[in-house]
This record gives sequence, C-alpha cells and structure tokens, in this order.
Amino acid sequence: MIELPEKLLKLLRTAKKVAVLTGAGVSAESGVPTFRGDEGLWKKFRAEELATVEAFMRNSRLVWEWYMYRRELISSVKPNAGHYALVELENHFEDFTLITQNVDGLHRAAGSRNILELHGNITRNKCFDCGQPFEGEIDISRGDIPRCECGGKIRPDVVWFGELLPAHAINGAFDASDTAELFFSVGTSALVHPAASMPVTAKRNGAYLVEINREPTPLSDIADCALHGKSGDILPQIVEKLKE
Ligand code: BJW
Ligand code: ZN
Repeated sequence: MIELPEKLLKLLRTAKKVAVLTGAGVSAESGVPTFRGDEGLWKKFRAEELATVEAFMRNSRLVWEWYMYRRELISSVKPNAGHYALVELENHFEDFTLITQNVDGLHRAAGSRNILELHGNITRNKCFDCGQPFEGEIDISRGDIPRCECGGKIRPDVVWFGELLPAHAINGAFDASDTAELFFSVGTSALVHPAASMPVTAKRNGAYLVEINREPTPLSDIADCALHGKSGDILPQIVEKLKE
C-alpha cells in the first residue's frame, strides 16, 4: 500500500474541486503504445512525418495508414484499473474535471463523464479545409482519400503539432486548472504544451499537485507529491484511501 502525505489525505476528504490531466501512460496498461520512451510510437515513426499538417499535405495516404493502424489497435482494447479508478474519483468529488490528452476514448468507455479531450478523438473524422465532421466510412485501401462536400480531404479529428486545440476543451481545461484545490497529473511526460502548462497553472493558483507517472518528469520537482509507478496500480490505491 502506498504512503500518502497527511495533507493529501486531508484533501482527499475535504476538497470539492478536483482536476486530473491524463496522458498516454494511463492507456499503456490497456495495450495502447505511448509516444515517447523506449516502447513509444516515436521510436519507430517520426512525429514530424505523421502528426503535422505539413505531413498530411505532403503524404496524406501515409498519415492515414498510420491512423488506420492505430484505430485498429485501439478498437480491440479495454479500459484498465487506472481508468476505472478515475471514474470512482469523479463519483466522489463534487466538482471533477478530467482533462485528457488521449485520443483513444478509453475514459468514456470506462464511464468517466466530465471529460475534456484536448487533442481530439481518433475515432472521429473531419474535413481538412472546412472542419465539418465526416460520418462516412474511410477505406484508404481502395484508393483516394475521401473528400468533403467542399472538396477538402477528410482527416482524423485529432490535434497535430502546430495546430490550435479545440476552444471548448482548452478553455474548460484552464478554468478547471485555475480553480482546482487538488490537481493530478497522470501518465504524461509533461512535455507537450499547452497541456503541460496546466499542472503548473494549477499549482501557481494554489492547488496541491500530485504526479503519478512511471518515471520522473519536468513536473516532479514542483509536485507536492510525486508517486512513481503504474497508474493502474497507484490510482486504485488512492481510491482505497478515500474509502478508509
Ligand atoms: C506510465 C505508464 C503507466 C508509461 N503508468 N505512467 C510552448 C513551449 C514549447 C513548445 C510549444 C509551446 N506551445 C506550443 C508548442 C509547440 C508544441 C509543443 O508542445 N511542442 C513540444 C513537444 C516542444 N505544441 C503544439 O504544437 C500544440 N499546439 C499549440 O500549442 O498550438 C498553438 C501554437 C502553435 C505553434 C506554436 C506555438 C503555439 C499541439 C500539440 C498536439 C499534440 N499532438 C499529439 C498527437 C495527437 C494525435 C495522435 O494521437 O496522433 O498528442 S503528439 C502526442 O504527445 C499526443 C499526446 O497527447 C501528446 C502528449 O504525450 P503524452 O500523453 O504525455 O505521452 P508520452 O508518451 O510523452 O508520455 C507518457 C508517459 O507515461 C511517460 O512519461 C511514461 O513514463 C509514462 N508511463 N506507462 C503511468 N503504466
Ligand atoms: Zn469541407
């Protein structure tokens, strides 16, 4: 069982406003690869060739192949103990916001409700030119990339490097970070902005900051409590503490 600081144990009993930022590490135990690190996607694939607007303009087929491969992988995975523990946290606190960088939809599949998806969702499609959602089927094996009514190419509804995050998600996420009494950063390398600045903002505005990650990150030094291990092990133990 993990040992938690007294102050955190007290906040678990008394806090009303709680926010959580999650990253790829939370889905790792479900079998979804992370981005960075030895087993991360960026070891095999180059981010700038796949997760940028320029990449899509240069070679949309290659980018689509990569997303189809990941969609297939994600379609067969299930939420893990970390996702379910976050649902229990949401049920416990009066005001709870789950800010996620993940595009895999596993938080919703687990039952989380107040979710802000900062980087979009890999299962949705939209038009590259006008942004209109696209509901049709995508089958790139048959040839061309499907087109919108406006003529624009259809793309996955995710946020690539250099793109703005959805306004609703980013505004809601900064509101929640600004006002949280307790903020958890879970399973993220805390390198990609603006998501990485949310825990910093929360801390600056008085939140107690907890980091849960397999390894130290740039956040570890400013966290009030840094717990290094698997989120699927640590989050359920935090839920247990709520019940004591
Ligand atoms: C476990 C575990 C287990 C493993 N349990 N833990 C300010 C400063 C510097 C740069 C910028 C800045 N502001 C903007 C930028 C540019 C850029 C950026 O941040 N670059 C940095 C990399 C330097 N940001 C952007 O471009 C963003 N847009 C933007 O800001 O627009 C305005 C603007 C534009 C241009 C200039 C200035 C402003 C958009 C960012 C979009 C990110 N998109 C991606 C791809 C999404 C689509 C897809 O999935 O294909 O999002 S990149 C990728 O990284 C993905 C993730 O959501 C994101 C974060 O990764 P995450 O989740 O942290 O995963 P990992 O792999 O890095 O870490 C996992 C961690 O888990 C590890 O630490 C493991 O140890 C741990 N772990 N198993 C617990 N079981
Ligand atoms: Zn269009």
